[in-house]
Amino acid sequence: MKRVLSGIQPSGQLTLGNYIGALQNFVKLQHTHECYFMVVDLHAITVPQEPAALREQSESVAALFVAAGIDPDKAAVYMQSHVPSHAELGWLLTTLTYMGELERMTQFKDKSEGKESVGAGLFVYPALMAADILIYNSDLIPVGEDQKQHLELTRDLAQRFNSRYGDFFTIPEPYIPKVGARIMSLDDASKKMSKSNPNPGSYIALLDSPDVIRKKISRATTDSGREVVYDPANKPEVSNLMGIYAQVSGLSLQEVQDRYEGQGYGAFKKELAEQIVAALEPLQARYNEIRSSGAVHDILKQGADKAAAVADRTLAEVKRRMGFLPPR
Ligand code: AQP
Repeated sequence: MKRVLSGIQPSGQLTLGNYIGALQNFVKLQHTHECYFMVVDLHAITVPQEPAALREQSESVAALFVAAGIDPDKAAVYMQSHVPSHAELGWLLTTLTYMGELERMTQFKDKSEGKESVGAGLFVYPALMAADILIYNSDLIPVGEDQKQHLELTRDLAQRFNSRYGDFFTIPEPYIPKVGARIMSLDDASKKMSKSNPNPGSYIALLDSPDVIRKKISRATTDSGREVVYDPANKPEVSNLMGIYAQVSGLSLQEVQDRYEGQGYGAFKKELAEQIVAALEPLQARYNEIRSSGAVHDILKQGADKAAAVADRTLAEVKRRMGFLPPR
């Protein structure tokens, strides 16, 4: 069975972008692949996090994995920091990474733009992401389009390691869905929907109440036209909302377009909000059950044990190949 690895940062409340671009695919892949799904807390601290919020968000993201439909008996669900081999392999791979490669990463440029002081962790984090992937010799990586560049670097690092120390790492492939790969911000369709955006009106959080969802969709930016037509180049805002509609309803973009022909944005937005509410209701109910049962901690322990069994073996072999003196 081919291996799949992916993660989500506990850097805020998960959004509809994380759900459509990541979680929905995780759920599908668990039936056909050996899956490892982590809450990447070591990545989240590449930008400042308030400790109490980080703890709460970590538990919340883990519970949302399960609430979204990931079966912890099928896929390993765990915290990245509970498998310390990730951080150690991350360091080893950092030493194989060139500054120029990291300087080219657009996510680093975006996240550091306009900031006075930028942590070194934000700069070197693609090497840790490479370690996350390579430590399981993963075949397939489900990511949004924004992560493609980091995956390219991972492939380069795997090839570099293999040519220096002998063939060992599997070269991973991206798995990027065609529709929903990039859900854009509700207030600015040139930016992706992001959980750490300071304006909560820019995203739908998976735990938003129905009324908040209705309000956010009614305030979402559109254009001065009124035709519900899919045209990302000329109507990026409406096209983004149509993409969301298609993803949560299961309709095709054409079907969404046909359904609202001649009706204008008002009717479309109203029903879009109801579609989102209906899609998130069962997820929210399962989330509340999981949180109140306290089951998350057992799920995370089970997942970390399963993951560490593979990760620790990979790390030992990497260190042997690189020439580390093994402990007695
Ligand atoms: N807007 C999006 N559309 C489609 N996919 C998305 N993903 C994130 N935003 C969108 C996918 O979700 C996964 C987890 O992402 P992450 O939390 O590790 O980091 P991120 O990509 O930086 O996500 P955010 O929400 O934008 O977080 P912050 O604001 O903390 O940086 C990835 O597979 C990603 O592609």
